[in-house]
Amino acid sequence: MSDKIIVAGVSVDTRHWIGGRRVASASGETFPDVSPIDGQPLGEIARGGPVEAEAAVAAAREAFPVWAATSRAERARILHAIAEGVDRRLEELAIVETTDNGALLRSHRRGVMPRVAHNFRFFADWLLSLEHEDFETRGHTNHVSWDPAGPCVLITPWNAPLMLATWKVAPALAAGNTVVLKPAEWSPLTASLLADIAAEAGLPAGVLNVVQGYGAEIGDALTSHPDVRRISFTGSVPTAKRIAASAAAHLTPLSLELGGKSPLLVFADADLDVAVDLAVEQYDNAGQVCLAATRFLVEESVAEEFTRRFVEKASGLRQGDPRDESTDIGPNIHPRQLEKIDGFVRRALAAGARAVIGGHRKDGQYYAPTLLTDVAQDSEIVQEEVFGPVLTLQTFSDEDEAVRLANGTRFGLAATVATGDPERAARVTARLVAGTVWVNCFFVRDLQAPFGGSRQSGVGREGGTWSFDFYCDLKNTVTAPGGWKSH
Ligand code: TXE
Repeated sequence: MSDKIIVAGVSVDTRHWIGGRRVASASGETFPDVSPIDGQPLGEIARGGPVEAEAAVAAAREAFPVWAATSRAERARILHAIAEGVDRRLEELAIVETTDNGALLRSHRRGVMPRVAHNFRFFADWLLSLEHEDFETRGHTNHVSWDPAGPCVLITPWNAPLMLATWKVAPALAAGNTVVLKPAEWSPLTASLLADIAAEAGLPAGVLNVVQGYGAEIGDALTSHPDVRRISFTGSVPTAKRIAASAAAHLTPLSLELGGKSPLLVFADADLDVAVDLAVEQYDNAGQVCLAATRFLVEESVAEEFTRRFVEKASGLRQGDPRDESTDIGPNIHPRQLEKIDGFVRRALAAGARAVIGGHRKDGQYYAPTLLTDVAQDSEIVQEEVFGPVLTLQTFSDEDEAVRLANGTRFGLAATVATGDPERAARVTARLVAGTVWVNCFFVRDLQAPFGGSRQSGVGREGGTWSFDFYCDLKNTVTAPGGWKSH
């Protein structure tokens, strides 16, 4: 097997990155990586298992004491150097990511990859300002410190591969931890490039390790490992439950960022143009966004007008090759994902839903942007995450009903409220169960905000100080009055 995949002239190493070295799988096995753009194979990737998991955790454990003892300033300097490396190779990262996962090249260029660099800069800078003022207890001084925890296992999904990986890698490294990153098998390439960039930036060997492979084959050995001190996972609820069970072996602390079925509440007093813009945005990344507001809840009196304007706007979206700058919606990641999306829609239609637009597959790996109405609150299509360009519309008659429908799933990741009344906004947002609530806006994310989900959308919050709280062992040191004299 070749150790490289060449994507648009960019060479990507297909092996694991363990202890500062490229290694093939001990088994010699590989798995195919296929582009969702045209279904063409890109090449073969090293297929890791327990041997690679063990080697990567061992490398992370060995590298930990030195990295943990590195000064904050030095860690921040290296994180900034990684950010510069991302900036330098931004175009390469953008085209490789688009080829691998099918998300829009223009978004990767202008939004996602700059944010990847920002992830490193932000957590580097936050580290330098991280402190809790000392306080006194009967003359004793309390000093709070964030001690590095140890090797962290970071398991990431395919919908925004490098963005979601670095959102974990950056704070974990900043905190003084070492990392084993396991990217999703449907989008393994940019994590490999990140390993190159980090090494070029001077990150010592073993501080960041990248292992490739199927979750079911390598995952358990990572998440049940006694030397792993933190596990951060973004992905599906069933996988999260498996990881939580496996991590229970050593009570390893977990951060889980899971799916959602977030609502967009549109009140009659909203600016309908704003509401429709927010609604159409939900087709971004072909609907493969955990935060997407996939359930439109619209006040009865404006539902018809909202739908008319939505259809008009959505019909103008261009679907096609994600490398084309004029494309608005690209392919879905994998034939299996497409099959899953189509299954949800077919069952919904069979149960009486009506497709206002879409409701069917298109050629290749594309799914027509879909809006379904006549859906019951307890139906599968309203309750389950589809992770495709499939939205539903329900109506409500008053605020109580809106909130009841909004909160009526097992998820609680995000919610968006469109209203022209600030008092209503305050009342409604206070009653919504969600980790993030947007009012008359969507997807505005600041790294200093806590991010995470309620209910089955997740466990824990990351962002700013919350990330350091998770990735560190917090310690309070109490010193007696009079300094160091013994009593
Ligand atoms: O996710 P998985 P899948 C949701 C979305 C989607 C569904 C299925 O609804 O349709 O999940 O996607 C690794 N131990 N989201 O099956 O399995 C796996 O290799 C350790 C929402 O692709 O959760 C990959 O790296 N790791 C979501 C990662 O888990 C394991 C983003 C995610 O894959 C493992 C993605 C195991 N036993 C999907 N099994 C979001 N919150 O944004 C798998 N993995």
